[in-house]
Amino acid sequence: MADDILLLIRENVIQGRVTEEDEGMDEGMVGQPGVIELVNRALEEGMDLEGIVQQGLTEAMETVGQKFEAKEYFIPDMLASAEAVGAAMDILRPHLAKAGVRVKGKVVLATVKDDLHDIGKSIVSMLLQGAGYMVEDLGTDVSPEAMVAAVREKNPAFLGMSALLTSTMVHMKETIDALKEAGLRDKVKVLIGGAPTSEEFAHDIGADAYGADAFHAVSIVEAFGANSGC
Ligand code: B1M
Repeated sequence: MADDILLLIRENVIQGRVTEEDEGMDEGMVGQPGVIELVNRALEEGMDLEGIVQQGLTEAMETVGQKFEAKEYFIPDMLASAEAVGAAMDILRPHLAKAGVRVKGKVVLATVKDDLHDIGKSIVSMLLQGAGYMVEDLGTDVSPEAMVAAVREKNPAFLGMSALLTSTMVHMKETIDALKEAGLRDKVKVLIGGAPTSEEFAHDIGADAYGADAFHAVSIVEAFGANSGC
């Protein structure tokens, strides 16, 4: 029974179906329970929270990532699946907190100053949460000073910055310089991403890593986490 629910959760996330009314990509699923109904059912049946996150949500997003890389899925499909995971995480978050399921590490995420694009960052946020990280999303148009303050107050293992405009990516370096000035640079790994950024740019500005897409971002954080024990 538990395996059936996990299988259905995976299928629904892959389809991007949040409730039973959603069509998803496969019309045959209309009227079947969506991710919200299934996650609530899993909780009612006392299923293991970590299993729901790992074998239900995270494994499904891995499949979505493979479909995206194979160009079988595109950004709207990825967004629909990410939203389904977000809806599931909204239900699970209080239960996870109560049960004390091990949170892997804290990530502060922000879109840089003067930049209002937040869709990519939100996907990164949802995938990180799906992978078990605690995400503090500072939103968009976040100044270097505000990021430094957040790193000081929240003591995250990672600071993730997103920029979509060539005119705003410069604020990433300003933030890294501000972290150095505040004596906080060694306390946090800095990950950057967003369409105009690159591996080379990350290296040039002194970031620790560049995430080409949201799945790549999660794999980088996982790799750092495995080495640092967070
Ligand atoms: Co704007 N916009 N926009 N826009 N917009 C772009 C970015 C642009 C390329 C469009 C174009 O001209 N072709 C262009 C930038 C040109 C440039 O600088 N080179 C542009 C412009 C010019 C502007 C305005 C200046 C337009 C104007 O007002 N004249 C203005 C600026 C506003 C501002 O920010 N101050 C503006 C406004 C907007 C909207 C508000 C209308 C809207 C944003 C809505 C929102 O985000 N809530 C918008 C949109 C939607 C876009 C496009 C069409 C789509 C962006 C998007 O969401 N992509 C975009 C053109 C395009 O990209 N095709 C465009 C989907 C998203 C999933 O991808 O964000 O790349 P992306 O995220 C990916 C990866 O980059 C990566 O993972 C994500 C998922 O795989 N990633 C990370 C992102 N962040 C990461 C962080 C990481 C790791 C990976 O680690 C921390």
